[in-house]
Amino acid sequence: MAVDWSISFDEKIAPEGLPNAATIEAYSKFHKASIQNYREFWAGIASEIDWFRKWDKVLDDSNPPFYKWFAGGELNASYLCLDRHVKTSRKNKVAIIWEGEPMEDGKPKDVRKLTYNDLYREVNRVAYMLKNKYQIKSGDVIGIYLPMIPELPIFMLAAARLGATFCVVFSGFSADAISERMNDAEAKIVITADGAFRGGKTIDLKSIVDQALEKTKTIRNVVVVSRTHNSVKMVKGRDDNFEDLMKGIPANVQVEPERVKSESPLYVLYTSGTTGKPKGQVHDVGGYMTLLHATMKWVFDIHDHDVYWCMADIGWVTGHSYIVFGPLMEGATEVMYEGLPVFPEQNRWASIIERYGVSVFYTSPTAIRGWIKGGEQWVKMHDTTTVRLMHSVGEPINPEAFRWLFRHVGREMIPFGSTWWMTETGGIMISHLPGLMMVPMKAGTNGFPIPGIDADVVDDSGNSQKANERGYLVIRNPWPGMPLTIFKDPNRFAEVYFSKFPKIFYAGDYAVRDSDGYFWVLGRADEVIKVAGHRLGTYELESALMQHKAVAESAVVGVPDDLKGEVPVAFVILRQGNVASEALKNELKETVRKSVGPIASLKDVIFVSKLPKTRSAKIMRRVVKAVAIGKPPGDTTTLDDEASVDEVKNAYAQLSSEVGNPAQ
Ligand code: 6R9
Repeated sequence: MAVDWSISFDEKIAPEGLPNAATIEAYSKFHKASIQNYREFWAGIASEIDWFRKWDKVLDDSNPPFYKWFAGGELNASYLCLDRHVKTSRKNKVAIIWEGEPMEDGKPKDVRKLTYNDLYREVNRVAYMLKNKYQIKSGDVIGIYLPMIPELPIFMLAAARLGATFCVVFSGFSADAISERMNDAEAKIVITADGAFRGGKTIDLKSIVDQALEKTKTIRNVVVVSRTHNSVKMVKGRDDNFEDLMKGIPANVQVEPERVKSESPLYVLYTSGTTGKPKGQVHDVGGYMTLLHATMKWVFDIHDHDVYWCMADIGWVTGHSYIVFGPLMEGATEVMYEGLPVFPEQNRWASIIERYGVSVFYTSPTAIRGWIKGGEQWVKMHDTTTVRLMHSVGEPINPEAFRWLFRHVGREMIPFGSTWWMTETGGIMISHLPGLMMVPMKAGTNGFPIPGIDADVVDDSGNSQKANERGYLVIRNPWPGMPLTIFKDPNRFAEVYFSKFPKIFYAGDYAVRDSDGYFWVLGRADEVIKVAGHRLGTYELESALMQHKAVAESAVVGVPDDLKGEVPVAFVILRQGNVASEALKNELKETVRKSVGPIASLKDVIFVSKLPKTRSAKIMRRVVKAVAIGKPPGDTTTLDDEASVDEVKNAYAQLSSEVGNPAQ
């Protein structure tokens, strides 16, 4: 089935000014056809991107749940993002407008504008260097621990060019988190920087990497990019300065993009799950790029005249998909900002919109809540009327946050949605689709599953849930962009995502579909928490706590927070001989920060003598959470354990009396 991008529906019920106003019925019909024939549907989209060799089979489903999209096809992600454009009039179009965080005389001190040709040249030079200096080739894994500077996408694209796999670790993670990921991914080399600017401070990334490498087996070399120019210790024979490495490489050197198989791994990105260590999600090339192509058009309605800005960090999936591969594949001009959106003042983000005339804006609920707190006077200082379309991502958007941005930037008339997806899905799955059609918006909803995605809300037995009833979010069909596997752990992949409901992808979120068919994702159904949009597993924080010798056992739960959405609180049982104290609390908080990173700040540590457990010795997490929030665990359907209602009640009473909870 070919896709008609100009599709529009005749009946206009959307507010004035929205593109392609449609009816929900018309969209549902179109969507239904797309999922009934999803193979052909996605093949139609895939044929819009450039292949060196066309696929033999749209979907190889001979070994579920390990699907191969566009099997037999060959392409290269770096070719799609660069070579394609430099052959056209986009050659001298600006690809990335990069703004560094530091300011001087009221202006950003460092701004770099890279055209598609600049980016093409830099990526070729870096690929040449990686290939000749470090013999990087297809199948190798390159670790990247860089701040938000242009070298980050450049190294990702260079790796992709060589057919190598890259593994980016968010620059807010600690040494332990880096070594754990680099060891699991078996990275050969790691790319870092002398430092990063964030919130007016410099963070010494290189020494964090040095610490990590004490526990890392496979890394042979470190490349250090200069950013802050503070002095760093270089280990002879192991560490090289990036600028030195690049000195002799001519500007016009060319490295042929490797013809990689559609199903070969483009990257591994670690993400937190319910139990165990972070899971390395492996994303392919063909399916992934196809999904990004479709969503850049449907969701962001991207056009050549747009200035696109996604505020995420490239260290998370949103940046991989919607700063690096999506917008560059579409030949967009995009803003990339290094630092905090509220540094040095609350208006920084709005000043960026004004300075570059941002027209498509991708932000997050946590950021918006921060701006609300700062006050609307800051956004009013700037002309943000160039923005014609906005989306949010990372966590459910509360209606107040939605309304605030809709009013102050959206002029109460432009499309504004909340895109639901996850590291695992590779790209956006549920969204408003202003590039395709627009139905009326509702404050806080995610909208509709995108074409070709059979998302559903189901009950415990996997049957579709009734309208307005809470259930589990699932995706019923394989889709391009889904992970190939969990790196080196296929059993876990099958178990985590495809065992709760056989053959159906279990996302781990609670959701509701309302009577108009709109999806509302409510939050995680498992032990994953989103702190300021950053995904953390409570298990990781518990493991970190166990590193402290005073801790016998702990349970970490997420509690609601006005600014960050959720924050972690730890319940801790001390080993005999240790006494609870304010000082010990602070020590434990520090232990977690050190082990996981600054994003893992415990809001509180509560010392208890016992944790409520089921007969099979599982911690009754819902009870712990209920106590932390100060509300009885009323809803028994959320109890994934075998405890009876009475047991839960008793456990709640006991624990809350111990912590002195007045809400008992
Ligand atoms: C892209 C990303 C995934 C989890 C996901 C869900 C939450 C993301 C959301 C949302 C409600 C939205 N989430 N976007 N919940 N509305 N628009 O965030 O990936 O870091 O892997 O997190 O984030 O709970 O399951 P990731």
